[in-house]
Amino acid sequence: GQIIHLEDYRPTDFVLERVDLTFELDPRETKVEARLIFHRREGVDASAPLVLDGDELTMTGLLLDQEEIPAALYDVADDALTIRGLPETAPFEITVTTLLSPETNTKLMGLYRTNKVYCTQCEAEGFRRITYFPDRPDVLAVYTVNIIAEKATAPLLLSNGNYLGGADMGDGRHFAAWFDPHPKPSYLFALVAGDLGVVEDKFTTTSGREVALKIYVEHGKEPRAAYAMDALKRSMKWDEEVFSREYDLDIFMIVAVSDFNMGAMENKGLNVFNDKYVLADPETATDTDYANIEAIIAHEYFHNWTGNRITCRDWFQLCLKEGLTVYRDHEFSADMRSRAVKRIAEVRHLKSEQFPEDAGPLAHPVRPTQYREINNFYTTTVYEKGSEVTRMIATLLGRDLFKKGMDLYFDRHDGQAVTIEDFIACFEDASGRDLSQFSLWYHQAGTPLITASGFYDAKKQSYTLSLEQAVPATPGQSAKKSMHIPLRVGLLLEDGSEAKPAAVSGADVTGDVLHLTERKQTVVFAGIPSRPVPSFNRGFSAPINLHIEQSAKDRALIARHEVDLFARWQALNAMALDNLAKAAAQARNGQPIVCDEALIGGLLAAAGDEGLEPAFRAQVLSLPSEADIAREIGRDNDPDAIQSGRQAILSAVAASGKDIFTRLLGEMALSGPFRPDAASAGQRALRNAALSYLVYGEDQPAKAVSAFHSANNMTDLSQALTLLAHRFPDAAETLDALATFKKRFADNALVIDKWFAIQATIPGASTLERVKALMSDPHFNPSNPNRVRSLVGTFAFSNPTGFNRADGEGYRFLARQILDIDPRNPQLAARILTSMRSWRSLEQVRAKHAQEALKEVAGAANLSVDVSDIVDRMLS
Ligand code: BAL
Ligand code: ZN
Repeated sequence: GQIIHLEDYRPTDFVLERVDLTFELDPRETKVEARLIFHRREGVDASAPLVLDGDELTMTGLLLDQEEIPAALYDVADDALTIRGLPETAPFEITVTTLLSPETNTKLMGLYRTNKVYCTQCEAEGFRRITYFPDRPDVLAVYTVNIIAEKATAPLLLSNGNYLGGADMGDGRHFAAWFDPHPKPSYLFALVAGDLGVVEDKFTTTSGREVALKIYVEHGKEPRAAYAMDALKRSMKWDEEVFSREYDLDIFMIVAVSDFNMGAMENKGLNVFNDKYVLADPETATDTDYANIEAIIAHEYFHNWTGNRITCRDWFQLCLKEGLTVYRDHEFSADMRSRAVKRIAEVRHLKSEQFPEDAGPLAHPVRPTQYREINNFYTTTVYEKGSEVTRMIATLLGRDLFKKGMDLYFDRHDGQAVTIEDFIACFEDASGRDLSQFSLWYHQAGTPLITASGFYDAKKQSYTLSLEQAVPATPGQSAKKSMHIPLRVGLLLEDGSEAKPAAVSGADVTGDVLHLTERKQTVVFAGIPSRPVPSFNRGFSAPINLHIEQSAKDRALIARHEVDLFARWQALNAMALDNLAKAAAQARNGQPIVCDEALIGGLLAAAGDEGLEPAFRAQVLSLPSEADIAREIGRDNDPDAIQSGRQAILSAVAASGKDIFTRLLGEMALSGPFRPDAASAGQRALRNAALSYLVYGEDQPAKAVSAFHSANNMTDLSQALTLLAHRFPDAAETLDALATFKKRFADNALVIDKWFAIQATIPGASTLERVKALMSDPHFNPSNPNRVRSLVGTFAFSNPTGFNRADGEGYRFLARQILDIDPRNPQLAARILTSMRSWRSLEQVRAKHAQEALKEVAGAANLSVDVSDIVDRMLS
């Protein structure tokens, strides 16, 4: 695994014109014949050889224009096939034959089998596990695919593009041919073959093209694909209305599989999904599952334009498609649901996942300049921060100019493989603005910190904000330049109304957006009649940390009166975080834990405010997580103290709010059949938040038991089970409920994953033993990524007190798991290992244990590049 550098990019020596693939499928001996038509790029030396990528391939044939190539003219190495003596200018055809064993391909990259279905995953570098090929995103070609397979076991033969035809071969086999007219890179290739059920529908595009929609799932699961189909049709319509993007083939297919490393994959015309993000019904899926399905179906569909029609020149540009497509799916969900609530959820996710990454040893720019293993760059920085950067462009330019820039991008680069610079140039050209300083967001890692202080001059009726920005040092980047930060700010007067400054100096201002561009800036607002309370970063206009001394009283004013609902939540959340960090310190020092009356007042006022939508009130009631508190404290963290402090605050809120919570239980009850819409989900969320406080306010499990028995949907049922398991882990009622749940859903692996996850997140040191015991449960399968993630991954990522046991056993357990998973599935192992990315912010005893466990991994023999890249960066 050597380091690849962005600056070394150069185009291929040979241009690929066409690809013809023939697959003869067999579990252990699949034969692939690839016919590739190339010509030498103009200006390339006549002696330059053709170098094709490969990975774990067995080659059984190699032809040039149908003639065998003499052994002296080619070399086969582990990772490359080099062919010399090729025509100087004329096009030529290379035919490569390879043999694959899909059944034993446990890496789930390339062609593999899952539940008897043949399936592929090629992003980022999986196609080279199918045949020797110029496996890079800037090589675009038109593909024809022929698939031959046994009729009985694989009645269904699918690939990208449009179906050309098929036939019975008379020997128990049949074949199908597919043609994709859109030039594409190899990472978008897909093949699926097997015996699956289908749900069908159709969609008519604005210009009248009829598109057949098909979702393939295991037989018997068809009814559970209805919501995904609905989400797909809404996505197609939304992309036409908002981004003017129409679908471009006669058919769009989605296949759900149960063994998958990622969430889903946007292969042209043939998306392959982790079944977790397709299958849903009220009995088995939570509201969160429904929301995720809607978002991911949309995300993959939106890739058809942002990713497929316009793709990345090289993998350094991954955010070009991912950051932009996440932004698009966020906007879609905001339009389908409540915009403010969606924004709160996005920011919570960003702060809990991306901020720690950006503050630790794995920090990297949204557009990195080097990597050892590209699989390790499918990160929250590339995806979520990449989306936030796109959102900031929209904030800077405004809606119309942003749309003009996007239109220009689609127009100018359709059919190309491009860079972030090409993307930014479209917005500069469309708007006439200079985005050069802004583009530092793509190149500088680390979350900027803005320190703010305000001063009101009653005599001059002016308000002065002193703002200072600092971008922390990150691996490989010690000195940072000042960034262009679009900060939306409101000034609230005592009565809650918004001050309208007569003039603003010291920063460019558009609407409520302050453009911070200098390290230090003093912004003066004139004509302010009384001392205002500043409300910063409305709508989370910039992904920054903010430091400001603000009293609980001022925050309460924002929480009551801001017109921006996100800012209201943000004020209460900041108030809670302050209090929770203090509580952790109090717990650690053995002092009594004090809960601010202002916090209780703020939370309960919002909880009981019928003018606010239930989903928003539920977000307010959901206290910052233990990981959020650890991040707020920043260093020398003791997870046990954080947990005790948080528990005490939660109990204080529960005690004060008993009446309101009891009332909400009744008011938020839903009658009639289950509906997955946002309003119903919001009611369930608020009701469950209230229930949670009530359960934590009592020493008896009765309320949770009764909720468990009366639940008629998975949201309520899993919430009740979580309350029982987390609050009363050893009670007979809990053991009963766990057994009932397991028995009822024994044949549904995705629900059993919830059963694993709920138990893996029971707070406290003894959960490690529980997790180990669960690994011997017959439902656990160490080869299935969803099972491993739900038990081992959830424990390491989401159980701060259990995983970070003071004796270090949690880390040693994880190290052993990583070394066990790595030889089978390096991508999965590396991903789960990133759960230790914040180890340096732990108190020293735990940090030492964590470091030793990481060293144990680093020192193991035969590590994959995936794991060795992560562990080396974490230790450096
Ligand atoms: N391209 C990998 C899966 C996704 O981001 O859609
Ligand atoms: Zn994506």
